[in-house]
Amino acid sequence: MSERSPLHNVRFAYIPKVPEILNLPTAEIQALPGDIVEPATDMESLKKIFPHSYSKPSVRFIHGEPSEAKALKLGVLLSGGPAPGGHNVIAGLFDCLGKISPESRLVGFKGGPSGLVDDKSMPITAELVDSYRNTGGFDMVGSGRTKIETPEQFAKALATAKRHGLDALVVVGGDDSNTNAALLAEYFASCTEPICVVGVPKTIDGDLKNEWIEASFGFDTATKTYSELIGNICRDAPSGRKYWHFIRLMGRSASHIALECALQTRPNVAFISEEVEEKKMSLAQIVEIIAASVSARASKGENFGVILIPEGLIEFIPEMKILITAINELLTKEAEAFKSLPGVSGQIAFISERLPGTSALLFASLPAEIQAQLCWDRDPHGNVQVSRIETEKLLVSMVRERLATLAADGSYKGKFDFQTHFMGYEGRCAFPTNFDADYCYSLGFAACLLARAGCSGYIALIRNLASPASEWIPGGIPLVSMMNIECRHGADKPVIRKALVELDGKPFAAFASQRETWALSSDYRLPGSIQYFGPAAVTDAPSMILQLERS
Ligand code: FBP
Repeated sequence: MSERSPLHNVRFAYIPKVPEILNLPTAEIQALPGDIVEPATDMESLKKIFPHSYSKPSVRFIHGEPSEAKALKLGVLLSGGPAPGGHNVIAGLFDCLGKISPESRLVGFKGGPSGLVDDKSMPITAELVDSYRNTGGFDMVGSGRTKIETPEQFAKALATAKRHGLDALVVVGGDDSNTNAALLAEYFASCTEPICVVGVPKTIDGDLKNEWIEASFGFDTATKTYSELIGNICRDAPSGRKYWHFIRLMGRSASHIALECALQTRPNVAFISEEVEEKKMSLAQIVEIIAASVSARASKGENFGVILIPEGLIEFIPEMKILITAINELLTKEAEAFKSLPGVSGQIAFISERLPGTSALLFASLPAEIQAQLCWDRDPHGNVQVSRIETEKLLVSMVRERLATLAADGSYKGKFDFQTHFMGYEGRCAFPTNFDADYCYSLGFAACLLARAGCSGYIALIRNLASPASEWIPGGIPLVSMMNIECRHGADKPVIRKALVELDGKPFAAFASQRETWALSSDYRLPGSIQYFGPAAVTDAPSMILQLERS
């Protein structure tokens, strides 16, 4: 980036706001253990898998007696999809290390977990950090989705950490990456190596949260970026009065992004995957909801509208879920035979022939592009790459068919034209909002303090996020307390539980109580673009979900 925009230059100078306790000299910040935090389920199995990491207390920081300064050497890696604020986690780590001792060092592992396994590293210097402060992206050190799972990979990761003389490794990632962090911490401990592993909760999807972790970083910026764009489309729709906009939003599994964007913009229709699953809705029922809305608005002369579709929806429609599970099993069991097939049509035929009855019928009813997208490679953690499945186009084609039937029997007299959109990558590397810039810097700082306190197998956290940053409460909890046992790739594995949208929670209730009004009116809400300067209510407000959950 040889030429920087004025905003880019100005953001370097932004000083993140931090919880009051983090302004103390680091020598006077003490880690105070609280109660033991246990996992909610699968305790016995997890105890066996994590004998060294099980039964550990929560930790918070207090003002204590000054302790002796000791230089630390930390490694950091960014894992999974980018999320705005990742560079500030590194800045927070770096600054905290410098305050602990100027002799401290930070090493970055390039390209995610594979950088640790293959020992591809780079020193993180003051000059480097200063050229990335408060900017989006993960490009300072890069990221990747490698899953550390074989004994060789674990041994190589440990060898790298020892070669660099690390006191601790900080893993910045989502649920899968932090599961990896927990496994690494357990492995290091089982080898009696005193190298800490500390996680940091990242993901724009917002599904790495629980009673301790109020939000994952990046969610705030990503949803504000999408909401600005959706708001703009909401203004275009009644201006042009000729298109229905089908907008698919990222969020691999949970619908937090779609829910937040719906609260921010008030679209005519928005689906929440968790509700679709709970109500056991079929693809045909989803199509019917859209067709009914199109038809009702057409009768008012409004042949336009806005629909939000979470990208994970496809996996939450029960019949599609059964189909995807069947395809996953086939792709695992018959991996070699499948890979040797020359073309897409051969692959589709291979799958079609082997699917059980109802799934075979459903698969056959889907457009060829969707069939192909369902057969594409899974990610290294065994997940379908839903960002590549064009659910919005599938719905458009089915809604068109349904409207044609309704028109034929005279119950629909409108004109249906459409535009499709997918919003995902546009928001993952945006300049972090003030909220994410502050939150990430504080998380980096807290992760460094946990590492100094020897809290291995912990994830850094900041609580009280709906209040001003000075009132935030930093701390940590054991990663194992967030885990359960799930079937992955056909085998039972310990994984961090994904936090789905709670249908009895306040954010969903706020949405559900208003959606019928939004369906018919064109009373859209226009959030506008992210602001960095001006009144705090405009620049620093956290997401609506966070505000509602903490109200
Ligand atoms: P993380 O969970 O790793 O943060 O990634 C989330 C995400 O942005 C999803 O919303 C999306 O489905 C996926 O990454 C896309 O992944 P990729 O970058 O590999 O295309």
